Amino acid sequence: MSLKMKKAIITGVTGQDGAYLAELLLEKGYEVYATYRRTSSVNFWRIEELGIENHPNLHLVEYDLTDQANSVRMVADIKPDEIYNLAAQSFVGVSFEQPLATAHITGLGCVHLLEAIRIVDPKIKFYQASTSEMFGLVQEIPQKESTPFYPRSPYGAAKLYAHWMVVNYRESYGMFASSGILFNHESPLRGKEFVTRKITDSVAKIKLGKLECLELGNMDAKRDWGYAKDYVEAMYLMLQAPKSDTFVVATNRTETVRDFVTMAFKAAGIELEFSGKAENEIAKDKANGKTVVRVNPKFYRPAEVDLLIGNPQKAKDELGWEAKCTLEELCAMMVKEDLRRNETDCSF
Ligand code: NDP
Ligand code: GDR
Repeated sequence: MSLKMKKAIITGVTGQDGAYLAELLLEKGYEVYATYRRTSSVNFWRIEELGIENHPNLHLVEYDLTDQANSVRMVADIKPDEIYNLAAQSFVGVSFEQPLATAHITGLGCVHLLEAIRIVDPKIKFYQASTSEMFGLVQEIPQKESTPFYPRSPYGAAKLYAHWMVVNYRESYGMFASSGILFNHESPLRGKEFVTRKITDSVAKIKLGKLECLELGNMDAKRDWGYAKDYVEAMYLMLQAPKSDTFVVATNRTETVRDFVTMAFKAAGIELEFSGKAENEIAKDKANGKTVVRVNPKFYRPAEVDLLIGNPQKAKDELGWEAKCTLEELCAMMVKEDLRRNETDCSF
């Protein structure tokens, strides 16, 4: 007797989480329909790094989240059991320059899929990639599911709209729609515009003599950083739970950007000495006195989220989920991978 394979749609497979989630669902025996956007040169480097690009159960689907007709047709054609909506304009910095594009993709895009499910088959389970950026200005520490929201960027505001729409579709139409409020999660597959990967890539370049100095913005910001591969498991578990809900996914540890810089240089065998404050802060390589980190105010944001630290107790109690990888392990893994890539002149 052959069991029917579960079908899942993952939006945003060219991104960090989409690639890891595709890998996880393929391992679990799913038929995975993974979406990418039409661009002049589509880049599948992440699924290639994971070695799943030619997996027989991975189907790559061209899709744009901002197109309602495309959303309805895709859901009707595939008739999935589960949809994981990971696609977004996900870079906070850019959202200040492109607030409307961010609203369309990151906010309304989610509703295109919710409506598609409502039209095609309200029994399809839905996961929305919500974010700790919705907490924004600190209201409570650590942040949990009941903490009041106060977004501090067009990205945070767009995600909050999508988040509340998920709650409303759940309550209005009885749909199985869950929302994971995920805190920052990183990996060797992280985009280089995000601070951890920018740091580990630059550390590797400095170590190999390909770059003199890393320029950063606000080094006082504190983040609760976890490992993306751990976090996609939480997404999967949310859609296997007996009922849909909202869950915080975090490590419950927070560190400054400066701490991560120190950790990354240490992983490459370089000890730093910091001096100066705010815009004048620098860090020198203790061994040779060279300035290897400096602040450049162009990387400051119009509004900052100063402190994020999540309480993942509900995810632990109800989903049995816990972060496994420590920040030191994650940072060392990213530095090692960036050293390897830079040694071989690999472009990603
Ligand atoms: P990435 O930026 O790495 O990936 C985003 C994906 O969305 C890419 O595949 C991108 O495609 C796709 N995308 C962008 N616009 C559209 C569009 N109009 N139509 C279809 N696809 C589109 O993000 P992550 O993997 O890091 O994050 C996944 C999700 O989780 C995002 O929604 C993010 O906001 C959210 N999140 C992430 C956290 C993190 O720390 N990583 C924490 C909390 C939430 P392309 O490659 O073509 O640009
Ligand atoms: P974030 O991640 O905004 O938290 O959003 P990012 O890595 O961009 O910034 C983290 C913190 O570092 C500070 N910072 C810098 N950031 C960048 N990118 N570049 C710099 O040079 C730099 N210098 C200092 C930032 O000001 C910020 O305080 C990420 C994204 O993945 C979102 O999609 C997701 O929702 C949240 O995490 C949770």
